[in-house]
Amino acid sequence: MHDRVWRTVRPLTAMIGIVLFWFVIGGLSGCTAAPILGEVSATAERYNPGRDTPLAISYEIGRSALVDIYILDANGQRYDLRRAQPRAAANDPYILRFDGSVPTDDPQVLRRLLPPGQYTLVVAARAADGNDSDERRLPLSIEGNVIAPPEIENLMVWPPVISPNADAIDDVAEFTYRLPVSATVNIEVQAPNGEIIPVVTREEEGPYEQRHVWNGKRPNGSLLEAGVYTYTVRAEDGFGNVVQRQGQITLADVGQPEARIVYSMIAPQRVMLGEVITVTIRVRNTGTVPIRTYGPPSGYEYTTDEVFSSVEDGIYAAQAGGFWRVGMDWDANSGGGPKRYPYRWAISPRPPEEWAKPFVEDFLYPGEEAEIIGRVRILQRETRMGFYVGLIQDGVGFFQDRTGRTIIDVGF
Ligand SMILES: [Ca+2]
Repeated sequence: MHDRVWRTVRPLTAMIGIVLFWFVIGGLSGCTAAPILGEVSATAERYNPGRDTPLAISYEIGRSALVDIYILDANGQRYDLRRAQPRAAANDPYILRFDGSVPTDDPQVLRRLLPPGQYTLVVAARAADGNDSDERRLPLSIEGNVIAPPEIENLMVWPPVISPNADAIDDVAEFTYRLPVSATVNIEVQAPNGEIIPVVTREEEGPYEQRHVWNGKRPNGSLLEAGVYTYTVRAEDGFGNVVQRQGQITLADVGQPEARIVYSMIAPQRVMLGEVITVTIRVRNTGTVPIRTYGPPSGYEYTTDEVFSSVEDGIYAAQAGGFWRVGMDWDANSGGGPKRYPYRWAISPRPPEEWAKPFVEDFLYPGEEAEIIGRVRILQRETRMGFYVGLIQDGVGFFQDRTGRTIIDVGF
């Protein structure tokens, strides 16, 4: 009996098996109806950089796939354009623009233009589940002349530590380098927290020595934190070559100097021609960094015919930005040379022999206050003179301007 049942069941099992087989095959053929990689084409087989528009490489993806696109040179060296990029099935082909340049492993050469020669363009797709793959190969000829890539030669970023605090000591960094061929240059600095500070943005530069100055601040002038920053100087040409150099620069003693004239008095208010008026000015450092100052010292006497830049053989002429002084001026002043504030004095509470550099320069430290006495002998034939005082940073501006106005009557 057992045997008879088996004879009946066996053909049935075989029939079910056959039906199941065709069902599975039918199902599979339904899945494979769309090939993983459809048509692959390029707009041309020849490419001349600088003359031709970039090639458009078009490829169809029938099923979800990871796509590699690369170039092989005559020696079999592989240059990846895309590596394991996921691509979804799509009705329209994907397009990759190719300008003849490829990325490289050299940290100083981000992309380089392939030299003229014969190449093979490969588009390869493999199914996301790893069970199917396909690839197409197209011949590619790069034509024209060998084009010298840009370089960043003799790059120097100096000094390596800067202190952007407007004391004229290492406040800025200079980027100097030489370009052997014209290039478009970008310079940026990255903060320890990842913030990018642009220094130079897409500047066209010729084939010669270059120099840029960074003030250690954001482009809007706001201050950055002290720390170690990474600079990147990048040069690219119109052929897809991109080179870069990187290094570190340190920001220390960052700060914004701030000071205020807290009191001033000009006296006496009635003098005879040839007599002296005295201005008393008290200045306090209200900021967090020292401010740098230089002469003439408190007590120095001018005549109305003089200006700070020409007295004492010019030793007090305005120097590179950063030095602070107090000054006095009058309304109708139209004298030559530096027209504004012809009478200036150092802001120091100490006699010049006790200055940080005796008789040369000193600092007014945060919280410190200095009283400056200035003298001006009136030789100007004006009956009424409207004097005022100001706080000056040489070459930068007037932090307080036209304050403490006092009318002086001059008799003669
Ligand atoms: Ca400084």
